[in-house]
Amino acid sequence: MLIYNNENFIINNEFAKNVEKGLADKPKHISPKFFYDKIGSKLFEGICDQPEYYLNRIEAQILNKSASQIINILEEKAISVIELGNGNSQKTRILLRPFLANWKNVSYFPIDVSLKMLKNSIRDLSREYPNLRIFGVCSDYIKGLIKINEFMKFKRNIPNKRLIIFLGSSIGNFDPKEANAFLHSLSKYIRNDDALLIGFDLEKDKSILEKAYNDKKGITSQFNLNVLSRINKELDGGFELSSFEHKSFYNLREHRIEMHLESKLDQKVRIGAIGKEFHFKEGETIHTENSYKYSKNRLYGLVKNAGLQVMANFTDPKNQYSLILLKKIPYASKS
Ligand code: AVI
Repeated sequence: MLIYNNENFIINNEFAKNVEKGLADKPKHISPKFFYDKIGSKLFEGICDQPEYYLNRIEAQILNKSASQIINILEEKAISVIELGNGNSQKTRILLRPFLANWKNVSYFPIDVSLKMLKNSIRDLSREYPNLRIFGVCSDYIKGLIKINEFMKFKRNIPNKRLIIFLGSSIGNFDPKEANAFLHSLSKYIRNDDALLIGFDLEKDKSILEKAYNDKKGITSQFNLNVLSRINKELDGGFELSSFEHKSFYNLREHRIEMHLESKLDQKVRIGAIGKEFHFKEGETIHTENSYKYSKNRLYGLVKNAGLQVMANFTDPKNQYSLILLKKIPYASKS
């Protein structure tokens, strides 16, 4: 069913355009950003709890271990933490707790496109940490950062020292060109004394990677297939979910996990809101996500190219995941 209130019309329109273009292309594709409706976000939380999906667990362990070192490196008495895409702020708490224990003045600026997500996490965090000042920004990341830059010029008593965090290996869902452009934009809008903390998933044994995206309980499969349910619900689609299969594998040459939905048979699917029918050959796939994995060299090359330098690299004992603390190379900002 289509509900044409203002909000849904805009969202569905963007979704419809992406689906129409993506299913007409060869190979077919749909952007991973459409995974995250209410059900998709819940399923993603479920993925993070699966034993095979090591990313979140290891990142949390690294954060726990490195929080005090980060505090020492930042050498400040007060801090503003800006988080790009906060989700439910679960891992942010690992940093906020020691920050609040060490410093009197801590402000937190979560930036997220989902107003609901923002409201919920602000409500929960305010209850848990009454001393934390929270300023939620409902926006995409770079626009949100620009808004915060403006806001901080006029608002008094907000700590000037800033830590910008981008966790969960979300940068891995950008292709190398997009990651490069994103880091360039970040580098443009951060200040010379800002610090950046970014989580990168590292290259590792293919079997570990493939297990992480093919969990035994099948939550990743449900997460992937949910995008077809969304098309059915929001765009009046006619997908038969049981005639598509979740496929995920490591593409060694491209250094990425690829997720696809493979058609089990030759079939036609009509999408009412687009007014078109799409043909799927047996074995043909819709490419739904890439998740890039980095070597230390490629990671350092990427950040250097964006005018950033590594202050610290926190990893786990098996070098599975990297949390890097960065700052702007001052001369790079002039170019
Ligand atoms: C959100 N993002 C970093 C996840 C990843 O690992 O690429 C999304 C995901 N897709 C399947 N499992 C998890």
